[in-house]
Amino acid sequence: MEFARGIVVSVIAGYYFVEHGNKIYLCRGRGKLRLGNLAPMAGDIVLFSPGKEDTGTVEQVLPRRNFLLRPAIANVDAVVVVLAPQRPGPNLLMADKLLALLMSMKLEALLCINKADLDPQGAQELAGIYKDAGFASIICSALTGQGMAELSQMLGGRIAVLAGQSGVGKSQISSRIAQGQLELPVQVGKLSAKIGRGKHTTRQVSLLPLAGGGKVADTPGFSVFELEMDSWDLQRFYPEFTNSNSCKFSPCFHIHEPECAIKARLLQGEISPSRYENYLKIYSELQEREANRY
Ligand SMILES: Nc1nc2c(ncn2[C@@H]2O[C@H](COP(=O)(O)OP(=O)(O)OP(=O)(O)O)[C@@H](O)[C@H]2O)c(=O)[nH]1
Ligand SMILES: [Mg+2]
Ligand SMILES: [Zn+2]
Repeated sequence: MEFARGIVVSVIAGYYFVEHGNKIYLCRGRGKLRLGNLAPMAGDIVLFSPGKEDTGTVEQVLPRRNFLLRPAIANVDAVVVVLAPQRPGPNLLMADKLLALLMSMKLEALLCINKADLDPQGAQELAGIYKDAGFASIICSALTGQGMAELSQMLGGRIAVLAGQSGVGKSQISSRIAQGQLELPVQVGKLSAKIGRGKHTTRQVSLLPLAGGGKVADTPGFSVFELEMDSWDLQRFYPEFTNSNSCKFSPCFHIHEPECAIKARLLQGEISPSRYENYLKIYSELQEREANRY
């Protein structure tokens, strides 16, 4: 039997929505697939056997280049961290944890400062913090359309994930930059309406087609984010700390060490106080967890 090759664009209640040749197949997994980490996730390239009326069975998940676990998305090219200057006010500690995680995974991260219409100056300031840290940062408004073309262009041809606090505008941005909605077969439409009923808040992960190729995933927002890594490693995942070879100590954690080039740059205003303060907070949280581990 011939298998077809497709990409999982959504997973809802044990159904895999597999796109193949401009069509979406509603698939179940072969029994053994549902075990452990073999379960397909959005972004997976899979082999499936098409059945009747746009249904099918996923037979095999092809090797992943990378994956995120919460939300579960595989083969990610870039993650857009969305922040807003107001409504809700930005949680930079959470954003900085997320950025450190992405850096540790060698994933490209960029910042999208949304709701600029509410507070243009606040948006400029936020973008400034992250540009200075070395991240591409776009100021935008999903309400007025500001920055949307630039964002689409940056993401074109890739698998991009929108991430960030609840309410910052991820769903609004994704519906602005996506080429329409997922084209679901009739029975799929009914099923997802049944499952997705209620609340405005995003529950499921779906990959939507981008203009110029590629896909964008809107994801559910989060309100807490636990970073898990060695406190020792944290400083490696700050792009603005990487040219720290002029610190006296190596490695230098840029905290209590004398003759630290990073602290000198902080005093000169070359490193953002917000980034540095959050670095200290994250470092001590990680240390505390390590101390409690034994
Ligand atoms: N003023 C303004 N409001 C916006 C903008 N973008 C989104 N909103 C509004 O902000 C609210 C939240 O937007 P969503 O797109 O649902 O936010 P989200 O990040 O997807 O939220 P979760 O799904 O809960 O994570 C909605 O009422 C939007 O209309 C913007 O650029 N400017
Ligand atoms: Mg949403
Ligand atoms: Zn140092």
